[in-house]
Amino acid sequence: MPEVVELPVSLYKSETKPDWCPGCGDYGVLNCLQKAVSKLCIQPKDLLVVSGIGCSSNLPGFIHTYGFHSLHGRSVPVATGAKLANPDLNVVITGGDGDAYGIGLGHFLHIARRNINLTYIVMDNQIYGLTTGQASPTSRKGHKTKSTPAGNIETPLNPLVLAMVCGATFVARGFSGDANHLSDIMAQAIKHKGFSIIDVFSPCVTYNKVNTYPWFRENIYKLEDQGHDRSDYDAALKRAHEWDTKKIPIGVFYQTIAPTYEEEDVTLKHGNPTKQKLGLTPEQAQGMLKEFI
Ligand SMILES: Cc1ncc(C[n+]2csc(CCOP(=O)(O)OP(=O)(O)O)c2C)c(N)n1
Ligand code: SF4
Repeated sequence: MPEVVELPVSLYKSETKPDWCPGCGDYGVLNCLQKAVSKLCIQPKDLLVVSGIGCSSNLPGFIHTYGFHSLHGRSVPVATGAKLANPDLNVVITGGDGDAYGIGLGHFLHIARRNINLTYIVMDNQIYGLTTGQASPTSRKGHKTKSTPAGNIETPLNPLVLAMVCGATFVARGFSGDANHLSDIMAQAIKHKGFSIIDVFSPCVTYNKVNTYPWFRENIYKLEDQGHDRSDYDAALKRAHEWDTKKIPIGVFYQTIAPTYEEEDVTLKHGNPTKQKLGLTPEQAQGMLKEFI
């Protein structure tokens, strides 16, 4: 029998079509995710996509896999629970910069340090899209938005630096306008053993008139074109700081191998809990069911 090299992308197409504005960067992210999982031959039944709330967080509704649309900023704990309950599942978190780095920031830092084997894809449009264009944690200083009409006075946070200092083992940035590059990063991130984060420049064509497709094309460059060594932590951190000083790098900044949470956990190291025997007699099991259900 011929070896299966990849599954058809059509397998992941949902009957529900995206309702994003025409031209929204999130279309590119969705297509790249479908391409990446097809390349990795991950069956829809073996993939769970979890999100919070926001335009970008609607993504699980548009991909034919298991999906969970949780509360604003709460995708990480939901995904963590799912992954630890069934470590055989491929779990991908999708959401926006507001969801990940605003209301969900506490969870983001903790998932980075835990090194749970899942992937976080943040559609970073430097704005709150769903709530019609307020400033987000990654809006640049001086950006005039609906909530900052005189210009944003806050310093933006740097998600890649944050992820790195918290111990993330795969840290990358992509651009939704460069599909081949982004889907390749996604495939690497999903394949990576441990926590992987990809911050994706995903333009909001309706509410962000500054960070547009042409603006990104003008301002980004690829790390791999500069011979960047992804295993060099200090070099990666330096590159991650570049946004305000030079052109903006995209690509894989940092990757290292470290034990995952699942490998170290006293129960999970014995394998998938859904496949382990409970060690109860039928009578004991019935008793427990009566007590709790
Ligand atoms: C607890 C809570 N607070 C606030 C909101 C309102 N809200 C919904 S989406 C959102 C921000 C979305 O921005 P982002 O995560 O960047 O996603 P985008 O829409 O830009 O893709 C906010 C503040 C909410 N739904 N729940
Ligand atoms: S408002 Fe912005 S982020 Fe939301 S769908 Fe439209 S373009 Fe995309």
